[in-house]
Amino acid sequence: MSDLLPTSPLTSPVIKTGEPSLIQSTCAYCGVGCGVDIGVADGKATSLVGSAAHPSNYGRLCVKGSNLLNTIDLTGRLLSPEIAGEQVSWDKATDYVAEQFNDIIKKYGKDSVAFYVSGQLLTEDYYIANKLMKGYIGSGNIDTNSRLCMSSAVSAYKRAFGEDVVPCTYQDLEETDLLLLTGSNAAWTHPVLYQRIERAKKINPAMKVVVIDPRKTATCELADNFIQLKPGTDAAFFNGLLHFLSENQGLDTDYIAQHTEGFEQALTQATSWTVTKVAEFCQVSIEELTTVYQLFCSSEKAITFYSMGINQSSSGVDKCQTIINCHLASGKIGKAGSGPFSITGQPNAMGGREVGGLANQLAAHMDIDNPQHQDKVQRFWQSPTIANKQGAKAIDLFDKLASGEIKAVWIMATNPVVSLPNRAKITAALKKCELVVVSDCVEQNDTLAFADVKLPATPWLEKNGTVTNSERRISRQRNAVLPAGQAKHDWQIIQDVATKMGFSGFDFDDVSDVFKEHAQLTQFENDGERLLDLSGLSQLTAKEYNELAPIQWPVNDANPEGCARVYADGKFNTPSGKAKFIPVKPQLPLQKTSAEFPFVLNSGRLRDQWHTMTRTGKTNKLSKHTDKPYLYLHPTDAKALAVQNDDMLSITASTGQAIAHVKVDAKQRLGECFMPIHWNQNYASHGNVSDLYQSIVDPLSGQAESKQGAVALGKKTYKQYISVHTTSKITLSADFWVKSTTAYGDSYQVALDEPTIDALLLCQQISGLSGEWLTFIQDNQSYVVCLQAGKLAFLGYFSATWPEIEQSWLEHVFGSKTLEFATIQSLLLGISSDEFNQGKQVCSCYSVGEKTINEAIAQGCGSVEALGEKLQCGTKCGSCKPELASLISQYNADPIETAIVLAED
Ligand SMILES: Nc1nc2c(c(=O)[nH]1)N[C@H]1C(S)=C(S)[C@@H](COP(=O)(O)OP(=O)(O)OC[C@H]3O[C@@H](n4cnc5c(=O)[nH]c(N)nc54)[C@H](O)[C@@H]3O)O[C@H]1N2
Ligand SMILES: Nc1nc2c(c(=O)[nH]1)N[C@H]1C(S)=C(S)[C@@H](COP(=O)(O)OP(=O)(O)OC[C@H]3O[C@@H](n4cnc5c(=O)[nH]c(N)nc54)[C@H](O)[C@@H]3O)O[C@H]1N2
Ligand code: SF4
Ligand SMILES: [Mo]
Repeated sequence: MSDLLPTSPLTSPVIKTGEPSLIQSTCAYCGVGCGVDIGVADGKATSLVGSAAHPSNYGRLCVKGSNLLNTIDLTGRLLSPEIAGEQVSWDKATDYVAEQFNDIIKKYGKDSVAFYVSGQLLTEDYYIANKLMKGYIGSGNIDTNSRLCMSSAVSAYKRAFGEDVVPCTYQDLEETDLLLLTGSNAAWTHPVLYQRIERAKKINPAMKVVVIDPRKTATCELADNFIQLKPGTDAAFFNGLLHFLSENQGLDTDYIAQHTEGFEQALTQATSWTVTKVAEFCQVSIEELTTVYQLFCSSEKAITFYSMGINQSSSGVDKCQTIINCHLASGKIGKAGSGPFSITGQPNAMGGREVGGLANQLAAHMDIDNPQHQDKVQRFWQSPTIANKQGAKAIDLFDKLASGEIKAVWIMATNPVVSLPNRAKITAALKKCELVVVSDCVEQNDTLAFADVKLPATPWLEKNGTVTNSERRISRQRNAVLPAGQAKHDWQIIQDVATKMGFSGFDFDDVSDVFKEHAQLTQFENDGERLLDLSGLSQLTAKEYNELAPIQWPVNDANPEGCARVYADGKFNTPSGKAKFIPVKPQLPLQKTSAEFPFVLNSGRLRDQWHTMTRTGKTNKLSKHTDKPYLYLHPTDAKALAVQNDDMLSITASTGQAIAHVKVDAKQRLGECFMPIHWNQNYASHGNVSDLYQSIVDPLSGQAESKQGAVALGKKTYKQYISVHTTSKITLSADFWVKSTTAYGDSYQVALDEPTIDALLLCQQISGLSGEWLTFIQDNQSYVVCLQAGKLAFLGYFSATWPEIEQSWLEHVFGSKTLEFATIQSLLLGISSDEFNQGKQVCSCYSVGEKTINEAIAQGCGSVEALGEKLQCGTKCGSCKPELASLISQYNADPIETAIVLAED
């Protein structure tokens, strides 16, 4: 069968040092799963472009993907195993972990240990971790950061279809009449898909796009209609749509009768949701609602594209269910251009779902609490035992660490101290836990600070295996270079520990053997029970595996070349073969605002950063778009709090506190604010949003309510503000600081409650640099400069307000081989040259700033294309195109305001 499989033209299974080659792999970041072609020479990656042939991206890459090679240098890498901070051999480290796990299990039982893994593991890593925990240790205690990401979507698909199957494909996005994007900022988070949508809309101007979000995001640039709803009210919106369909001939009664069950109950529950009631509940106008409902009703085809604004909720499963209900009721599913499309975030969230990496799954889409499935999986594995009940889901898992019920945890490829809600609770749990093992690629992050054992894993570019993207497409992530230092592949590390624990099912010689076993398990006694069937890949040779081209599952006799469209026949995986409607009573968020905590706190992603910044934070290319964790706030709220742009706010919740600069932003709703998820203690003293969320979860999925917190805001002032720019690492202790990677080294914003008396001494102490130190003091300001061999090495500006300094000028000055006397004088007087001032960076590929763009718009560039022609911005990866369009609309709306801003700059 495997000779029917398409093979990839650009592969190099064996790394040959010295010989230039081209290796096709998959991007390390989001669930779009773009193909990349990596040029390799002398054992190093030398070039990277989007793979023209890859069906996810057809050659395109977003700004994160195109900067992959800027994040792979070895600085900050964890390169050897450590126990209690001491470097040890692999043998010693894996002996220790195996022994400790065995001892703890012997003393306290199998449920006293746990793994907390990640959608950033490859399928093979994930498979083997799950096999060890569920088939050999015999506990369900393996959960993953995907719990925080798409577990609500998984539960809803499973309830409705009987199996966790995404019923759409990317091409549907291009073939649809109507695209509802809800709870998704795809322009920033799934940029290549967004570009595909943009192109489809250009080709078919009749296609409509609707965005539903409490914030007016970059994604709205494509929207024909925007519903700026009250946070947490989506279930009411979709119940209202179901009711509207039934009142306006929008139902597909044949489809409902033949292929579904439970419609009447769902409709009864939705019936009270009239347009008037929904408008009031969601705080949107009746006209806007009716227009969108009418669009859905009259469109032959429609897709609802949903992500974290839906899933990360205490009623996330129900919200997904109301979306699925509308598609089933209108028959907009199982056909081109239609369906409820949950978009996954991480590169391999889907692979994790396939191998059963969540605590409430078994493996290969089999159920953990089904005795027949337990028996099947155990017989296939020939394992000594099998988990027969659900394990602890992420939040519970950390609660059990805190209570002492779980005594050992192995964390792989995730940074829970930053990403789980209620940071104080997570750190307390890790402190309490007897044994914390962490496999990571970096030597330092907020979670590694609690590790008893650190295990160095190979990162993207060094690791080798498969990932599955949001449309069920399996792609190879190929290793292009050899592992650095002593780093090992995650699957090998788990294999070594499992073998040392005394288990025999882990003697894989090659990663392809792991994949093959996984594929065989999907086939094992399947008989059409589960759509996840990789039987067509179950006999791959190592060579065929190496050459495997991207392919969508199922892959079996009926679909030897994979399958794009599922459920076309209306047959689902429930016992009756019919899809289920689920009646839903809309619930509001459980974290409620109060007099004490009056603001709703929303959180999410920025365009150029990835999660906890362990990779994207390393390059100045991706740090310039936004260099600090702003709190975005409506102008009226900013006025009431007496704050302006760049003032400081303390953000207090019942769980903790954060401090951030203010960004006044009319795109927020009144009384609501937004903070990015990325900053953590490696980059900021008080920038971690997880301090501000309670760990409240959806009762079915266990997914945390990470979008609607309740906080109090208060203006925060300091006695002294310092801007530090340095070519060397510094050691700093300050009341507030935030760090950003620059072209010359690091820049810091520092604030102190008590002003420094001796600015020069402080700079010398924190930098440890020797060189020619110069200082100038005037009024309350101090300027400190250090030159080394005539070159600028360090700069510190001290002031009673934030010192203003032009970053692009600094880059120029730090890059200069010798500094003229006049420049040194300017540095010491704190007068930066405006000549280089471009404003905030918008286009990261060509380093084009907002000021330059606004000037070009004022000179007549009236379209994104015209800007591209003049300035090149937006012409490479295209990630900034929505922002370019937004600047043009802002200018068109208010050219005078733009002119004033330009003049002030
Ligand atoms: N640049 C970048 N891209 C990424 C990532 C990254 O870190 N950086 N991470 C990847 C991962 S793992 C994920 S999960 C995805 C996430 O992708 P998205 O879900 O698109 O990203 P978020 O910014 O978390 O949230 C999406 C939107 O939900 C909105 N929202 C909040 N509350 C509500 C609500 O009640 N209703 C509705 N309708 N909307 C609401 C927010 O305002 C936000 O605009 O991104 C992936 N892509
Ligand atoms: N408030 C709030 N909280 C959120 C969210 C939100 O929107 N709001 N979003 C949630 C979502 S959707 C997600 S996905 C999570 C993400 O949160 P995390 O998963 O905690 O974030 P990452 O920074 O991706 O952590 C990955 C870690 O694995 C390491 N790593 C990278 N590659 C490998 C590898 O191949 N092997 C090993 N062993 N290690 C590797 C990295 O260095 C890094 O330390 O955050 C969640 N938390
Ligand atoms: S959209 Fe960007 S981050 Fe996502 S896979 Fe493609 S290149 Fe990578
Ligand atoms: Mo995610």
